[in-house]
Amino acid sequence: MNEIEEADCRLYLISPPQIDPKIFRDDLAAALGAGDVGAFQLRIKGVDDDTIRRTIDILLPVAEAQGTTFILNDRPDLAAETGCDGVHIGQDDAGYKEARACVGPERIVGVTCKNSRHLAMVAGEQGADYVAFGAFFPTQTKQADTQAELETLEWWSEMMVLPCVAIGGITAENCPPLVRAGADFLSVVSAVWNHPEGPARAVEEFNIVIAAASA
Ligand code: TZP
Ligand code: MG
Repeated sequence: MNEIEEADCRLYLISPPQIDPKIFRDDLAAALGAGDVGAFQLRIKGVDDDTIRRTIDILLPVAEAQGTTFILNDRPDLAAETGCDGVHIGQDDAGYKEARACVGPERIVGVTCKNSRHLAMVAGEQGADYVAFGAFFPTQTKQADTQAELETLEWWSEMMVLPCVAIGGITAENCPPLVRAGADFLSVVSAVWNHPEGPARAVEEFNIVIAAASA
């Protein structure tokens, strides 16, 4: 993930689970234009493949215009077909090897590792470009069965060079300990898209708080 690793800790936005892409593209453009965002993940659930393709057609150019890496959740096959920058797989999705075979050597493959050092080491050894730990805080966005610990992030970032992503209930208020623990990316859904003053303001606030916690 070298091409998106510039600052010590960056935002990694994930879409809401249900979107109308023609409406959401304006929110995405506002968020990505408001400050530093390292990556965006399209994570939509319960829709058919053509809806995913059409959504990527609408949203990928928005990310490209801002130089933001575009990751597709769950579907290495569609990530490769549509020209996404990478794919994010969970422990119940295609395995790492299958995902890598689908997307090729150049695209990013990120792997959910819950709170498991073992899963993360396996993913790293297999060739993942980042590992994701979560959920750090209560979240309404996903039925998250694992509570992740700061110690996991601290251990990973001390021992490993491979970037780690923190996810789950992250807000501008609660994120400083994650930044200090060594998270390379903060992955956020509701705190950005449901911010009362809009997603652009949310990105600005995160950028300020992340910079302060990194100092
Ligand atoms: N994986 C673990 S928690 C989560 C995912 C996809 C949802 C994070 O969403 P939010 O709204 O930032 O808590
Ligand atoms: Mg998945």
